[in-house]
Amino acid sequence: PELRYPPRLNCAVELLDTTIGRHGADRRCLLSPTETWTYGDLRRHADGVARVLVEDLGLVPGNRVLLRGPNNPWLVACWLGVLKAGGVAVTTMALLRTAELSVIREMAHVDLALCDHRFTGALAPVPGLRVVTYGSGADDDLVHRAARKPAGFDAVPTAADDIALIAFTSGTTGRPKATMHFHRDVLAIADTFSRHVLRPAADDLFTGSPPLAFTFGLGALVVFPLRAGAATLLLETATPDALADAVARHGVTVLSTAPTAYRAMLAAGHADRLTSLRRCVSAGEALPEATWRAFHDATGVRIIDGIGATEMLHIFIAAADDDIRPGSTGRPVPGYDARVVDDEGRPVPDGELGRLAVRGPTGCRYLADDRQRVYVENGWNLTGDTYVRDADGYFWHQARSDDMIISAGYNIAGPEVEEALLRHPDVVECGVVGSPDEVRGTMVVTAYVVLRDGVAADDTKARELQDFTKATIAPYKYPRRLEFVEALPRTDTGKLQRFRLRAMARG
Ligand code: 3UK
Repeated sequence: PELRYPPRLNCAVELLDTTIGRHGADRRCLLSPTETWTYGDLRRHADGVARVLVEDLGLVPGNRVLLRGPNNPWLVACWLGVLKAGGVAVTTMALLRTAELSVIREMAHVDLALCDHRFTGALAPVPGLRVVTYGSGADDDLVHRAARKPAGFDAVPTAADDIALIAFTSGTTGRPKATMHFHRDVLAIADTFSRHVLRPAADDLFTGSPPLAFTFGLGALVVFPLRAGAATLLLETATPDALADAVARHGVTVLSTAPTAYRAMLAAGHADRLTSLRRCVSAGEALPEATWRAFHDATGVRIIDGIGATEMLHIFIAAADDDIRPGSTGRPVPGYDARVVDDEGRPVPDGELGRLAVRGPTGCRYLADDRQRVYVENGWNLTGDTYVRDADGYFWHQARSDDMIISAGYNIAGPEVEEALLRHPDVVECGVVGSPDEVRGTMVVTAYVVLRDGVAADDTKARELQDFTKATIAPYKYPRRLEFVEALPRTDTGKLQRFRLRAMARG
């Protein structure tokens, strides 16, 4: 499908006003555990925010505005208000501290922040930043200032290729990168993955765990439901238990979260409370076949695995329904091309390992970063993942390219060993990396394992898991070293930090 957008396009107007034109203003739009906003409510609040930005705070189109707060309706009102005013939204993770926020401020040239009143602590010391709070109840709070404004706002007629947002990569390795996305990109993710794979209806209720600062969350919890005229339940804390509670209480139909949360919900015995779910999306890490099957057996729902990236804004390979091959990420989302290439950028034959390259309506634009040249070759974005494509065109994730373990001449993908371990009923989570072995002069496959509550972490269990792995995949891949841990190190976006495990393994 070819995506056609007019040259002048403001994605916030499309998501709000155009949707209201189609479905009316009285439909429910944003829910929190305590509130329900209709589309009309959201438009009123977003317009009020836009007026405060332009009339009181002197915002001019192109100015960047930092947003900080947990997922809730006011964060969405601020995001849409910034975009309607022609500003650029720089949404940040609520967990970030002053040092990281200062880097973001400098990299993105931000002078103004809209911040949840409970999260100002880490922002206050950031030099050169004006902070306006929302939610405090004080008279000069953004909520009150917006409410005092007359209704309506003439949105800035931005160009379709004006920058709408700057998203920072969470970084499984440390140094953050800033990616820029246009107004049309925001609509393009809804008009590709959501429209053709997820296919939501106006009576769907969405929820999920990813923060809106993670573009997985922005798409899955704001852009997709609003584009479809549907409703979305925003949770400030979205632990697996909280997700299951929310699904049961509100009758959620579309859930988006990470593989580890699907496993955790099953391990905690929540399957019976998930009966209202119609669609589930998993992204951020590979969804192991064992997790897909266990979830399907327990709930009847076929999880949609999708690989996305901050650089691409959202998901570009996925599959749904009968098209799903459990364990595979799927096929390119309509509108995207993907292929597996060698180090020179030439496609490798089907069935062979290579680097994933993708192109489509969205794509990588780093803000002032020379890594642009490394990441984009001839219009193809290189994601840093090792993949195999099969003869039927399905893409199979092997590892992050730097997570391949070379042990005694063998190429071993850490995630493949993890997947084998996860098939064992006592394993809830695990991470597998290579660690140097001085004696053998090679890398040793090393596993860190979180056991189910109540299972004894002893040598017998370790040997049992090693034997289990040998019986499940080629024996040379088994974890020669295996340690039990309480939890695995993860990024704010829920990704396993294998570089931390490698550091642990080095001692
Ligand atoms: C990995 C996956 C296997 C992969 C994201 C959906 O994760 C997102 O963006 P990030 O920039 O990370 C990108 C990297 O994460 N990955 C993501 N999904 C999968 N690996 N299977 C998957 N299904 O290494 C990729 O290069 O944090 C995901 C939507 C928006 C996003 N930003």
